[in-house]
Amino acid sequence: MLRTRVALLVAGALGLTVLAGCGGGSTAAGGGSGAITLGFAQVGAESGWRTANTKSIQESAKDAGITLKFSDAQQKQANQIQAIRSYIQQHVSVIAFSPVVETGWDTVLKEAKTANIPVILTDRAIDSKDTTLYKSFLGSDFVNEGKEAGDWVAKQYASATGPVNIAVLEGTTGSAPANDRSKGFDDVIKADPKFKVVASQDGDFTRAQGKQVMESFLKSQSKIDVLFAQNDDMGLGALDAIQAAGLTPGKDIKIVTVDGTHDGLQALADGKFNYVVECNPLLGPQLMDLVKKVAAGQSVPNRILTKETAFDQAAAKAALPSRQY
Ligand code: GZL
Repeated sequence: MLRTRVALLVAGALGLTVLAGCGGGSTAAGGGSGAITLGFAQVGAESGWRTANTKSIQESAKDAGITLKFSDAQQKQANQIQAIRSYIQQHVSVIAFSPVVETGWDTVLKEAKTANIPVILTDRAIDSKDTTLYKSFLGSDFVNEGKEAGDWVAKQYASATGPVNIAVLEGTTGSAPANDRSKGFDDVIKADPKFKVVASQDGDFTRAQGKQVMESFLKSQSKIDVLFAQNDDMGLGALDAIQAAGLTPGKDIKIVTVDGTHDGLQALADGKFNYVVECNPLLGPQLMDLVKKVAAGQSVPNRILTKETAFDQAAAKAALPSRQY
């Protein structure tokens, strides 16, 4: 108990949100030597996707009898690194995290390795030459998500002569989803010269930034035919800017996004979005299975991809009543 309190004090002084035991609730099944403590360093609470992801992790830890120490880094890498260090000092069984950006992790992950604490990457990957620094990556194929968005645009404008002007609300600069969704989308778009990306800027995966950047796009561009928002929340923020400019989203500007949150599917059902590629945040159950295997020293696959789909308006209307997030 004292250690937890000290960890909370240290974390508090650093402006970290470190919640010991939240979601983990009861001690691990069987307690004693079988008890597993998972230290999870979350990116932040920037989007509806992230909220659902956090809920899935906290609820799954409780269901699995795993004690969860959880931190919210407010989208700052320094906070995530500090949280990982605090988990190392607390001698947790396993560390898992969703790296806010792809680079800058080797030093702290080597510290975890030296401390003999296995690490699992969830949701976002890292760009490191040393693949011994983590046991597994559990998450989506972001390149494919970007490709699906690009394929939809190419299909929509197959008979158009062009130019088709495209604006892109990018995710957090340096993050795996931003890098890979851009790659997947661009590989499709660059195959046809009628497609012109006339504006592309970081909207940090938030509604507020999505609105702000879209306002600047609308001021600087005389015509935008398509908006590719790399998550629903930036697309939802952009709706305000588009409507404030006297334009009709979904008609004057076609909108394709990624995530598939309830609000994103509602915008699609309402005709304000035109297509939504799913990115599944409900990683909790698979993560807890991985944590138990890794804690027991079992070998696990080094990459586990989640299953996902995509939605047009009819599919959104059908999915909404039972949408978990
Ligand atoms: C993707 C995830 C992204 C979501 C955004 O797996 O990392 O971060 O697409 C979230 O909504 O902010």
